[in-house]
Amino acid sequence: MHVGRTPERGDEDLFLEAMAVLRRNDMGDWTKAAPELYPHQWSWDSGLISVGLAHLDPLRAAQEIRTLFRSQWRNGKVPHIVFNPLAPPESYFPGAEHWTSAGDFPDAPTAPPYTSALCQPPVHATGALRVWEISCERGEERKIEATERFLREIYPGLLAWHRYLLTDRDPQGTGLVTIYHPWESGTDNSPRWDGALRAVEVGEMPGFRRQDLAHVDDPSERPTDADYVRYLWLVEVIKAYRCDERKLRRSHPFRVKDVLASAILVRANMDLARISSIVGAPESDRETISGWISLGRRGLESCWDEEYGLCLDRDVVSGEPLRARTFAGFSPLISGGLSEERKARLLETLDSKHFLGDERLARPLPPSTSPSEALFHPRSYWRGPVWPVVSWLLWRALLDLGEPSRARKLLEESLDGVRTGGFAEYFEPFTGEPLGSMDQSWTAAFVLDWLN
Ligand code: 2M8
Repeated sequence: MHVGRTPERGDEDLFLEAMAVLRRNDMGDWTKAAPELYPHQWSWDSGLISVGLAHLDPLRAAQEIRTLFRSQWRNGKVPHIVFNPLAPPESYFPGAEHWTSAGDFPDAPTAPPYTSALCQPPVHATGALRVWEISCERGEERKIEATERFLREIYPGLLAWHRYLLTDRDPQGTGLVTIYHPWESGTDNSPRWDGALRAVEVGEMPGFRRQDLAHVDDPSERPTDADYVRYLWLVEVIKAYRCDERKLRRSHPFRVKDVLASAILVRANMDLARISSIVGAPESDRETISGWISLGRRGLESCWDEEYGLCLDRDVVSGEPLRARTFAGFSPLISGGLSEERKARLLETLDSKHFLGDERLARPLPPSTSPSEALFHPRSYWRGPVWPVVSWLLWRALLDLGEPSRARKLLEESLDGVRTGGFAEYFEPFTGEPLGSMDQSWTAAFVLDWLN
């Protein structure tokens, strides 16, 4: 149980319901991100689902990450989707047959399961460490040993993954991760990317049929067709380059420094540093990782915007900051190592009318995009709704920054949102209405973590 949390009536039922959601989406050694809308293994979903699973069975949790890393590319990249070979082709678009990664991308795995050529925020070292920690808290000797073996086994893959992000995805050596597609950010249609996407010129490409709209009540909950045209065009370019990192870094039309992925990487490097001690890695690894942490924090500091009191993404193509008030601006809370002054300013922004201080909110939970943004939309995916993954990331960050009462509030409000609305993918910020997919795996995983 988290320090200071008194169990509430109904907690036990909620725990059992969360467990049932994860059991239903369990594919044996990996978990579908959602029952219908997302029938494959998604990278950052699985990295965080492992934390929830650890409360049920640390060995199954370790397996979640192990399965994902079996599809790690030769250059260290952990793919954003590992496609389930048994899922019918029409169950998700774009699926394996659209990416056709077999043989087309020299660094990709050559045998099924096939993967997309993109990646997602690197939460995996954080997930792996939590799996081991939770196993230690549970105190079952055999499982503690097994999760320690898991850390030993996964450590080289984690190190290679972080190295890929800090070399191929940061050839400039800024500590900031470059992404090549909004899908890589995990916050697909966020206004964070509007400016950079507008500049992408779409060329000739085959027609396509979306599958996602069949699984939501209302199309306004998903990205628009215009968004999808750009998403698919960027996939065409990446395929044409055969995912050659040198070509991508020189001429891909969408190249942005993503502050959220960069902060998550700093956090993951802090956790990787702990893992490296646990597994007795060479001192030189620890020095490398510690250098990555300082570099990442400096990079984030360079993205600070005094007017917004937030950190802003940067368009590598135009060299300009991408001005949008979204939760990603709070990234320095996640990467830590902040001055008291910076922390105070970020918390002030969080409390301001742009975020938690907006009186229209159903609950004081951070909306993905500020309601004061011109492009805010309360139902549209990453353009406004409240996401449990956002609340979980901020909750953990606040705990680590020594803000237990703020963290606790976020936790209780989030649990309350799920108690009323169910295990939704996201929630309308002014009404709390559940939106997107129901029975979303990571929502259930966060509930298990919050209740323990
Ligand atoms: C959403 O993204 C996928 C594409 O990757 C989609 O809309 O089809 C995002 O919310 C992403 O962050 C998440 O990992 C994925 C699965 O939950 O769904």
